[in-house]
Amino acid sequence: MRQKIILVTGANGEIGQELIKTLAQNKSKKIIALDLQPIENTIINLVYDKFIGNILDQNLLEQISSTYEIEEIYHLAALLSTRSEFSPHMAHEVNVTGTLNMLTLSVNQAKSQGKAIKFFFPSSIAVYGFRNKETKIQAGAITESEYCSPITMYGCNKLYCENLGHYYSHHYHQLSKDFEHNLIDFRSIRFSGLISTLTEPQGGTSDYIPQMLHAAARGETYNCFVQNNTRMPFMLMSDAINSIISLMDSPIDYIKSQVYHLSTFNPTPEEFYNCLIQYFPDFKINYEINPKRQEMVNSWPLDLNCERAIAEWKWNPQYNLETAFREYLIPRIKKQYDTKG
Ligand code: AKB
Repeated sequence: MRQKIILVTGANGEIGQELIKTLAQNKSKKIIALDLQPIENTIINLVYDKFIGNILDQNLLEQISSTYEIEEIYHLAALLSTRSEFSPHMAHEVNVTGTLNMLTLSVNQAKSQGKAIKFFFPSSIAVYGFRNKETKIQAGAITESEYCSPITMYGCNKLYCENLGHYYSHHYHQLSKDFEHNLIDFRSIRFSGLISTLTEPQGGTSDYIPQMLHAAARGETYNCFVQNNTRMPFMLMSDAINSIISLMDSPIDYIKSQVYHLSTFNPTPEEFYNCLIQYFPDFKINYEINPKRQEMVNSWPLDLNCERAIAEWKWNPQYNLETAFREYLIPRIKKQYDTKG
């Protein structure tokens, strides 16, 4: 018999590391970590097994699938928005073909087990696209069905993969004799910018807020690549991880929409800076605007209407901007850098 496991791809990533730490607290769950690089020391002792390789490597995926009985997949491996603009073809391969491979693996696992596989897919607010500031301001806090017209390769990839997830859940092989309903229980969250105190993001366009936090804690001046009045949705990594667990643990009859967006606050760089200097009074920020990255962030919404997640699976974040600083960001970031010395 194959060992029952949970598979996490992109295990070394910002979400991957913190998700594995949370999943590992449930001792009954055995976790398999897959990443391009050797699994980080921060999580290596929390996983049952580990694979170093590419989600485009069919032989590797076949090896994992033949060895283990996969009950849940958290498919986190991806190229983020800025990096995807420098390598759009590679972004499509990793973000789309990689996801297609994981969905096909899931269907095959579901057929061999005779039950649905739970599949978590991290989408992004990059699926939204505003063409001008006036429309964006008038729209305010948008719902999931509005303005899904991305202007980035990453956003295009994520929106298409959401639709792939729906297809694989309900219509895969619909003309074939082996057609079966609901082989995959696909669930997805469109994340806003995420702020982690343990890791600093690279390759994203929302990186400027978390990078500002880490620079302040290191006593460094931060060169911000967007304008001081740029506003977009963010949330703490801890609230993001809790939302993944909450969504995936919800009974399937709660999950009517499969795709949800989440955020808890939407500070400008100036507002975030004004919070930081209450704790790091010597912190300095410069503005070195990158017009193209500014244009990407400008295409994203000001705010999100999160009523769908609240109504369907009782989403309940822990922090607003004030409590995030006082109770979470500052105590942890100071400990993180004091530890580093
Ligand atoms: C990025 O900046 O690319 C991501 C995102 C907004 O999904 N953090």
